[in-house]
Amino acid sequence: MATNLKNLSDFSHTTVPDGGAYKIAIAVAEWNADVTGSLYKGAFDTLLKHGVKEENILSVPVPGSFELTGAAEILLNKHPELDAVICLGCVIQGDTKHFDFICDAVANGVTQVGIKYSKPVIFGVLTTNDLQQALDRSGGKHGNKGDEAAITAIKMAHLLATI
Ligand code: DLZ
Repeated sequence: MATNLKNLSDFSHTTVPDGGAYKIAIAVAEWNADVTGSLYKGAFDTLLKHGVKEENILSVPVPGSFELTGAAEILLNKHPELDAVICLGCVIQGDTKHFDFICDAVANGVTQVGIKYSKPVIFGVLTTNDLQQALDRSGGKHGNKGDEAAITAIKMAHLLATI
């Protein structure tokens, strides 16, 4: 059982639990593959860096970000041993309302799947105005959100295992 946190400084933004005990899936969208490929590489390498064993990482591609919800559901249904699922995608604003529908659907969808299975389902989807903003956040000047999604997955898997 975790001890009580006395104040905000008890949180650490640098301490990442060892991931050696965890099984983690990554679902990655093929739309905007240059961006999502970098998100995927960042997430995969970060999981390894923090001790997750390569054989305990299950990776699945899906056509677009809209399909991430379904993939997370299928993964947790067929693989109850998973400790977390990372969903990676990139939705870029276009001239139609498609952007809003996809972003709303995947954000709500992954939330619902996580609640249904009581497992962390991590939202690693870039929702940007243009391609440059996406490139900046997938290994560019604003870092790589794939790395952050992987760290979040390990922290939440650890929370699930220890709470
Ligand atoms: C159709 C579509 C569009 C217009 N834009 C994107 C996008 O920017 N990023 C993304 O991941 N997917 C996009 N898609 C595809 C949808 O996510 C989905 O694959 C299709 O609507 C089929 O369900």
